[in-house]
Amino acid sequence: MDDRSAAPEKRLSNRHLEMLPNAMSGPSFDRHTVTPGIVHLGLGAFHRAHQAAIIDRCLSSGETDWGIIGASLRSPATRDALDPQDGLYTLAVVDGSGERLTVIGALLRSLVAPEDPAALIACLADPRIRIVTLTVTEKAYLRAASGGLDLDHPDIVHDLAAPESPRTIYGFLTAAIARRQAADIAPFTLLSCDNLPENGKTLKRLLVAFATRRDAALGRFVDSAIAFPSSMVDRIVPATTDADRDRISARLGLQDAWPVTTEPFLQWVIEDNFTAGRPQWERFGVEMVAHVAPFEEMKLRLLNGAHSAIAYLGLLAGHATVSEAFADPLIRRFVSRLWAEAIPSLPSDAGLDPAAYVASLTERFDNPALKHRTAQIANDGSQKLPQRIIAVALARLAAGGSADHLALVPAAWLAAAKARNAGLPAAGFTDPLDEVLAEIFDGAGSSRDKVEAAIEAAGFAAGDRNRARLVDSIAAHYETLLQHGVTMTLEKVLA
Ligand code: CS2
Repeated sequence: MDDRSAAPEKRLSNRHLEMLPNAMSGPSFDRHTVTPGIVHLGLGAFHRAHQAAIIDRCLSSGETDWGIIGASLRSPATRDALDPQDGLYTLAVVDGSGERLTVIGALLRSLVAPEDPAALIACLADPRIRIVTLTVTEKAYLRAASGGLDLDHPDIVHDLAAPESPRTIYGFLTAAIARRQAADIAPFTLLSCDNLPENGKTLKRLLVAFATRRDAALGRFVDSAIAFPSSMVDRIVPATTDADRDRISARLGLQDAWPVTTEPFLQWVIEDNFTAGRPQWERFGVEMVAHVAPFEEMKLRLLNGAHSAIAYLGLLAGHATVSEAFADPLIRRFVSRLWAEAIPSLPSDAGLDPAAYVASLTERFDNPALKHRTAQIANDGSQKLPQRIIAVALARLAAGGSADHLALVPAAWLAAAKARNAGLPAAGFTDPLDEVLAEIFDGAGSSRDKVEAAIEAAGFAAGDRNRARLVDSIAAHYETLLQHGVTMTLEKVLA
């Protein structure tokens, strides 16, 4: 049968909800009675599979004043797909045993920041909004190599000069905070959900720096009056494919232009520090704790660190997805060695159970139904590796340990980035450092010089006393990768 003729005609939307098959539930709350309580910045697949799914359950339980207004900071694609669907979309949870579909109704409205910055500022300043959450990815924090705010970044320069038409999270947040303060509206709590260590503290430090540049008194207000709880978020969410859209729409009997697929696992650990109220998240499995840092560190170092290793080594070995790469015996053994190297860097007195954690990661990475592309994870390595790999390697070296396995990951990042232009067409990933890296790869100098220059540009290990040792070990792996390829490199490291 022609796929087109099988595609459902009607679009998922409020008025077609009653057409859902019996076995499938739409939102169990009356969407018309829900009011917004959260603005979310970074309306990507991750948010829709994680936070929005939990808020959906809060709304179902009667906490109807926590609806979400989502904002994309760049592309209109999500808004364009979801507006005709009244913000409804399908969440497909997949594992070896099948696929479970739920229609999520927590998203009330979608905005596209660059199209209408004033509309987003107005939403953020709305007194009903008590929490602003963020999944904007590492690079949107605009950190300089030193870790401070990159004051020379053209968007920061722009936002300081044009506070009413911002482009960055800092510009939007300060504009809204200033407006609320002027109108005597209590400030919102700012909850970062990005994969950064101590993401709340990091956001606070950078936002205070930006606000202070705008106005010293505003800087002091942000510093003293706004709560920035840290949080650790975890759910693996591959980018949606056309095949997902077709399969899910067919099962739904309604066309869904942008469903999300994910795994059964979901974890959210949040520092309980909210000044303007919060949903009763703990009723739905969210862990509310006093200190989130140990959880965050374990997740970044074991899950995300292994993910980056699997992404770059996998791409070099020709594996398109995580489960394929993780089934490669060399990569699998390497990842377990990487975990063994990283575990001693974790706090031992925080009640973590790294052995159980890696056991569950093994199962999650093996999920064959989750087509999580290695190229997706490979994006933005220069922004991700510092907290996933470099900090771990430096901690190991400082403690007199070995970081030999960890050092292979940045080497594989550089080898994959270099190969991308030549022999690895499937490796379509990008990095904010792409232009700089291309210049380095195409320029003169030994491989050692190139690795040195790339690490310098990325700011890895800047100022650390073990930097030279780490660079040596990355450079040695890089040479082996270039000369002998990924299989022999892994065999050598594992020998
Ligand atoms: C991944 C993460 O793309 C990546 O860099 O490592 O998105 C990862 O899937 C999530 O952090 C899992 O919670």
